Amino acid sequence: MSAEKSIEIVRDKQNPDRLLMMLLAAKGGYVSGEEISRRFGVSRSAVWKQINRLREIGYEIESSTRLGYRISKSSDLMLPEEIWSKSKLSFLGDRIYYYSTIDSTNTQAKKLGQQGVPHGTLVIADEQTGGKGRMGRSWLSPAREGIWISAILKPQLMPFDAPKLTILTAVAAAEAIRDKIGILAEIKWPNDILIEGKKVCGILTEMSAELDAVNFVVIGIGINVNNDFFPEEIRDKAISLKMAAGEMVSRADVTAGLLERLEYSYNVSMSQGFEPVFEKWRKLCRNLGKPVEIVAGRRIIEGIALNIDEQGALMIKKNNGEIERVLSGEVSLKYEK
Ligand code: BT5
Repeated sequence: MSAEKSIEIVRDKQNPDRLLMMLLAAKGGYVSGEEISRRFGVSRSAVWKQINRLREIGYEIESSTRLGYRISKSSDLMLPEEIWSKSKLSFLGDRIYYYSTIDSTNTQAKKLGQQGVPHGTLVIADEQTGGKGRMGRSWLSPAREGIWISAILKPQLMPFDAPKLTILTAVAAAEAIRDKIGILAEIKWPNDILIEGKKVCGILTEMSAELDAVNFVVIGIGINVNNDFFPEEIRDKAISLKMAAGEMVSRADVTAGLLERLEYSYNVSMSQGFEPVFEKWRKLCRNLGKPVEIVAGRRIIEGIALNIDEQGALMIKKNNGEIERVLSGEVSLKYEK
């Protein structure tokens, strides 16, 4: 797919592709060609053309002269309409930028943030050719196998509070995974979601800020969904929802659930503070009460992970008894003993 020209689709929720919305609303059922032409006041051949346009984007659409058209089950695309038709959201995803392939949704979201796109804008890709992890690491994002998404948010927060949004997102992702496949996903501080001890999801939070105010935050979320295998380097530490659940999982369904959870937690945190989200995080986190080794620049901090404080920093009781707080930004958890 990467060799092909990327498709870019930019749409606002008030102005979706109405034909696609109609087909998706039928949830795999047929919509008659006559009904479509009546609804949109166009000829049957114009409908045919529009159906072919959707096929070119990648939809498998079955047609029957008697019954009409229906989207076949195997189409698991991430177009904006997929998200809108499967979720109830108040601001998140009011505008969505979709790419069949792109270097990194976070890089694109930062560019769009600079251009002043609205709060809650999403960037979604079916494939990333240069997916980013933290600290210059890379994130494997093969075509149509996972959820590669970035949200541009403009929270009323001080820059030092931004790591709280990673915590909030981790909770939303773990909950969305549990809702969808019924498997308990755990959080490994600061930004990993694990199933059976293997990484299924990573979060990359980046921000543009002044000294005393956040301009915008980009929250990038990567979830392995239908991967059947991983390359050698990460084979032992990565997992997909399909591997865990034993069957294909709809990326759009998981995304819709994730965004609903994310929006809800965001609204709660902005109105009541982050404590309700932190409370959930503590229950989902696998590190608390356990020995950890943290790499912070050249320093290694060893001790027991006690808790997260009101800023989302991990409190570590070091072996000499001192308590040190570590912010997520510049560190990585080397291992849990
Ligand atoms: C992360 O970094 O976990 C953050 C990943 C964020 C990815 C999303 S996708 C949408 C958005 N756009 C982007 O460009 N990025 C975000 P970190 O904690 O640094 O973990 C990176 C490490 O995880 C790598 O060095 C590999 O060891 C491993 N890894 C890479 N790809 C993986 C995958 N698909 N699944 C599991 N582990 C992976």
